[in-house]
Amino acid sequence: MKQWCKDRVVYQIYPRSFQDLNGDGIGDLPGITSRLPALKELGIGIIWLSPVYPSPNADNGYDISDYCAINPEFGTMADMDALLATAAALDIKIVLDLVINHTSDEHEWFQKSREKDSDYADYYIWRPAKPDGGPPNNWTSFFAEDCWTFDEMRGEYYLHLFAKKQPDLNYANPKVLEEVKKLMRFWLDKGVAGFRCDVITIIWKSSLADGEKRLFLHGLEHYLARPEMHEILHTLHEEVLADYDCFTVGETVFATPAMGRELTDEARGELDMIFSFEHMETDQYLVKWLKRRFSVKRLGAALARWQNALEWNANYLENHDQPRSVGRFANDKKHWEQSAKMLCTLLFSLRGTPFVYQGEEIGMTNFDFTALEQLDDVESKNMDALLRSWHLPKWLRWRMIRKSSRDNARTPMQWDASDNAGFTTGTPWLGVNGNYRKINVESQMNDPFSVRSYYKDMIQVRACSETLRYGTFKLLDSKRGLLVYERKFEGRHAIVLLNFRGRKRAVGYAGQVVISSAGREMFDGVLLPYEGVILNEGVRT
Ligand code: ISL
Ligand code: CA
Repeated sequence: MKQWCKDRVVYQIYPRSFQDLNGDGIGDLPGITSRLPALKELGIGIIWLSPVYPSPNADNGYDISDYCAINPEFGTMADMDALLATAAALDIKIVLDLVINHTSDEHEWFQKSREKDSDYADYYIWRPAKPDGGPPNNWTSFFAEDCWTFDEMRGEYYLHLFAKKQPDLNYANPKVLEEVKKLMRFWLDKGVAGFRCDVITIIWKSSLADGEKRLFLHGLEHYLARPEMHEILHTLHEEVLADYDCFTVGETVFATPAMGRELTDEARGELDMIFSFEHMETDQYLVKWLKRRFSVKRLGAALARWQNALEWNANYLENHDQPRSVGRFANDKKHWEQSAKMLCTLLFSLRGTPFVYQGEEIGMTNFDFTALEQLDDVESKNMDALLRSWHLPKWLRWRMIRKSSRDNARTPMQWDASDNAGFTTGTPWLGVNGNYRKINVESQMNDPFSVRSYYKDMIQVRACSETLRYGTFKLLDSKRGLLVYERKFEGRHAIVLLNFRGRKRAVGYAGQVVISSAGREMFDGVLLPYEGVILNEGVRT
């Protein structure tokens, strides 16, 4: 992996919710360009843009209808070129989202594929109905709906592991991979620095036989991390990516540490980094809709497993699919500010590349919506329909969806205390969180003790510490709301102490303070509520 991928900090932008400059209520590329200096000032070196391509927005851009163009809602190709040029001038690299498991059903390939004698007939996974007219197998989709839809024109079913409007591409047809290579080169030639590869572990379907009975996702065993998936990644690496100064990070749903090692093994040449999910499952039973109390013990175990399994990790606590971390893993009420800073201390003291999601750096919280009608996300809506079909009452459906909905992280970015948080002068496409007068970038920029200023400090601390960047990871404690680990590099070490509870906590360590989220310069062995501290050459007392 290139050195710059290890040393830089990544910032994820969900373009629809970042900054609207033309007043239509939808974030856009000129809006992003206008905010690049602020991201530079924060210390960001790489930006990952969630999809910016034309899309009917069944899944907000993750349903792409043209891979080599810009969604007119976001601007033009000239706006994209301007963004790339401004970023380059600031030495910020831009990484795009590569969504190649599926396209939109409005993509030209799919429209042509509906005719059996077209050149595109085998671009997607089409199968005839069963003799009784039913779908070809018993698989279920990620989005709580059927994963086969019958197309009248073609007279067959097509497979979609996500929404109906997201048909899966057929990688058994070599022409599909050729198309993918072409579109990757198109963007790399424009100067993008790599890709975040959407649901990349499930692109190859090795059989369309019925799936085993499981609680959810029937059929998973037929398409999760098949050998051909590894071959495809290797081909893309050798034939495309190797020619450029770029990197890839895979969104590897259901990855195990062993799978992660294969995917990121430099000798195999597949991906540079992967996103694992285990630490995101520490507040749920089996599926995200069944929330339970977050446990530091489970978090510590998940982190230790992944930190030690892989040579290098892609570390994150938030993205556009996950609820906001501050309320989820800590406290977004009384101890909001301390909590956000403590989680920042965690994120930047793990071994790997840190990924910050827009708004995380100011401690943005989950939405304050009160009813399903205020949501936009296809996943939340499908889930509600499914729960309704099980006759669950409305209050219970809302309770399950409210805490898990992806819209929690998709509310507009809170820039300042003016109307709509400075996100738009029009009507925002999704409601702004009512707490924007308190939580916004402008007020935090001017406050050296704000959450954002702490992020800035922490980014500098990481940049100056080889121990924090490259050191090994050893879990020391994860009991009763306390997380302690050691990072060690060339004979030097740091101890990270994190208090996940709202009470003071004696921890039995001493050392020189590198940074404390409570702003302390001396450490007396007692953590304050939700405090995070990093000690240089810390020792047990
Ligand atoms: O969001 C999830 C759980 O809430 C996951 O099941 C998610 O669907 C999965 O991680 C895949 O996510 C990616 O691909 C989806 C897209 O909707 C997500 O936004 C994207 O991150 C389909 O392209
Ligand atoms: Ca706009």
